[in-house]
Amino acid sequence: MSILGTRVIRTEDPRFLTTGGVYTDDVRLPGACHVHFVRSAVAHARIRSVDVSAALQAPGVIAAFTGADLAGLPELAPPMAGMIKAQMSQPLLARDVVRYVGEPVAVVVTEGPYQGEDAADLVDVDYDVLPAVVEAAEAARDGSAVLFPAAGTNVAVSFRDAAEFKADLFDGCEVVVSRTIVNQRVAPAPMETRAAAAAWGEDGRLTAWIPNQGAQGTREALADMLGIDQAVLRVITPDVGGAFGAKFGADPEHAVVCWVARRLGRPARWAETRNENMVGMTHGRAQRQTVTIGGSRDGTVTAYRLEILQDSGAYPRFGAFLPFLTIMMAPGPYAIARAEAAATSVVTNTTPVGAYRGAGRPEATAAAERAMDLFAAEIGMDPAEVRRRNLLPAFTEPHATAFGAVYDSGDYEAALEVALSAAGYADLRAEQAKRRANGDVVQLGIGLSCYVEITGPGAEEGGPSENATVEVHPDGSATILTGTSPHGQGHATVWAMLASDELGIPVDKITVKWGDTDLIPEGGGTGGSRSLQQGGAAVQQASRELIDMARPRAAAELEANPADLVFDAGTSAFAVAGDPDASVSLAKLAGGGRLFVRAVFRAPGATFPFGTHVAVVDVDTETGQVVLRRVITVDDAGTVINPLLAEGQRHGGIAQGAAQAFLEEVIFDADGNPLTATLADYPFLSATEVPSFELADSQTPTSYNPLGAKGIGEAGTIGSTPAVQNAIIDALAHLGVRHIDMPASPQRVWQALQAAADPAGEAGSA
Ligand code: MCN
Repeated sequence: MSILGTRVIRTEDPRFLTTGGVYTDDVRLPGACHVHFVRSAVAHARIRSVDVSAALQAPGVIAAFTGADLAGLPELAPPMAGMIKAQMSQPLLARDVVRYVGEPVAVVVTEGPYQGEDAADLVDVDYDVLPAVVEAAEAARDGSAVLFPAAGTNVAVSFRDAAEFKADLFDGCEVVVSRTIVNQRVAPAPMETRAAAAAWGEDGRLTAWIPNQGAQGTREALADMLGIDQAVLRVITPDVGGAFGAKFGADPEHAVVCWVARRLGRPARWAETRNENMVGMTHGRAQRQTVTIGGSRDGTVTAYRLEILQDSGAYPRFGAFLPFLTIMMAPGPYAIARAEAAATSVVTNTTPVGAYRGAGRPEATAAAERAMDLFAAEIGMDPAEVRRRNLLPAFTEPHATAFGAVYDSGDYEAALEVALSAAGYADLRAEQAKRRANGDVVQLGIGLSCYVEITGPGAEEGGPSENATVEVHPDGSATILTGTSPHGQGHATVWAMLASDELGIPVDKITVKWGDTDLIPEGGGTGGSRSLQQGGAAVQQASRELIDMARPRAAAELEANPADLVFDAGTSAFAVAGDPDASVSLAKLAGGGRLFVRAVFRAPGATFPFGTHVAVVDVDTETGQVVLRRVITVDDAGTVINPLLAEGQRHGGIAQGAAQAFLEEVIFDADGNPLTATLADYPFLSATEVPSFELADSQTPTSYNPLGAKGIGEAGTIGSTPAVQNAIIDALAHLGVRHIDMPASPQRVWQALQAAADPAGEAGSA
């Protein structure tokens, strides 16, 4: 019987729970010095001078370097070469200008790990302060201060052109609603902060240990910043304590640590503090969206427009590119006759924005789902009914949208109905009506979100791909090498399940390796929820090819015709058909010479998971306090290979998405000073703020890989944010509240209630 689809317990966990992981900061590196970054204390300034002389006298200090020392090194170029303005690249240490609080300006290198912090205080940076551009809207305004005079504009990149919006898009609509909504900036805040350890060998090669999401991509980014050949560089990925999209590639700090190691001729290491992480690691989201939705009073939506202003932060990273994905997914799961979208990404004097769980798709879903609720409220129809009337009907053949996406398969209506029924939707509405009629202080809110998202996208010619090597050893064990890079997703368990299912080797005898570029030179890493559908499919393919490869060897061993042999995964052996006594195991065959296959699986394209989330909240109308009572979800990611792990991904994702709706927000003051630089100021979600989630099962296989699997790693985050936000607003809808920007903090909820009770603001002005 196949073990695929069963709840195999994570094989990774015994080690994490007993001896603990080996993270980058745990890597033993005798003789290593410690790098400490001096970071800009102002958001925008010209650097007059950097004086490290006092720091050099401090205890334990070996050296200090500034941007001038690194002159000649390449800069961190914006991604998507040619698309985003090349003048907006980031020097590894700021040279003439600093553009955000937290930008690395200098380094102090010390013998001990904690001496750098004190010595860094002695580095004297003389700033000539420039006007800070903190808000994206301000950055986009004509006449605003410009961050990169050479670029002549703060616009890093535009996607489609709002000037070309059709004047008649909403003609014929009985109802049109428009609103500007904020998809606020959030911090990934992984448990393990950023780190690096670097050592140059006598052979002239550099080994860099870096927590990342794909050693091969990190090698490329590091080599680019250091101006060295990739062949000189070996990247090793130790255990990684969470990444959420923010550990792809490499940051300037990582390159500086490698440079220091070369310059000083001794190993160097760095691990950032939580405070540095909150200002230095890329943030996520940060979009201002204007949605306009129109249709008829019978609930049919006929036109939708989305205009996005993306805050990219000071240096365009993946964040500048996010709106591309938001636009691609703009109409979501709906059949809207006319839709258009456009986006502008601007630079501001704030921490750069990067990928964060969902990267561009949560923003699309949030916009569409808020729009649906605004429309429903305007026509006085149940939000579930409005969605039901506008969802695309079920399809099994690819469906192309007006925004360049090709949805592979979907049954959005079924997802909605299953979620509503699991939630007991009618009963919830009845309970809500009762509380409203009673005028209860604590009102009940029910929020919906229907979504479709994209997983495993890739620009590769021929389709996105991943490689895997499977090797069987003479002792009956096996090793898998994968180009994916798990950091909490459990690939070691599932990749072993996939190989075990084909080869009959027990899961606990299969070792999965990743994250060493000398061992696995190629790989796409883990992000975009691509790993199972491409990396897992490659493991299955390699396992199957291994059996094909072993067959002639088995035939020679058994002196039989290869065509007469059957492979029995139950015994992990070939036998002659009709003569079970004549058999030879894979292990025995491996004893006669290495038995391994490297396979590349190539998918025809990305897959499009979908689902519906229902959130239930209590909102205290006197204090504005929100309590999340229930979240019920359908997250259809095709065939599920390990429900335990897929559900774990959903639980984590839902929590993370819910946190955006009512808690988390990165805030800067008007001068660009971060006000949420510690976890005391940034209300990071914990288990006490969320209930246990109710997960309904739904599996609509895709034909894009033999597993039938789509991605599940980000779905929870994509669906939950708007469901929770909509629930909070729904609780107050009968009091006239139509919208509350995220995070719906008690203060914001209370203010929305006051504004609804007194629309003219007379009470306030009296
Ligand atoms: N799975 C399954 N059946 C499916 C789909 C997935 O059994 N149909 C299982 C897979 O075998 C794998 C896990 O679910 O064990 C997630 O697989 P997949 O959806 O392919 O996603 P990835 O492994 O590519 O993970 C990436 C995704 C992303 S993009 C972010 S961001 C994210 C996330 O995963 N960051 C995480 N989950 C995270 N979980 C943790 N603990 N930490 C992070 O930083």
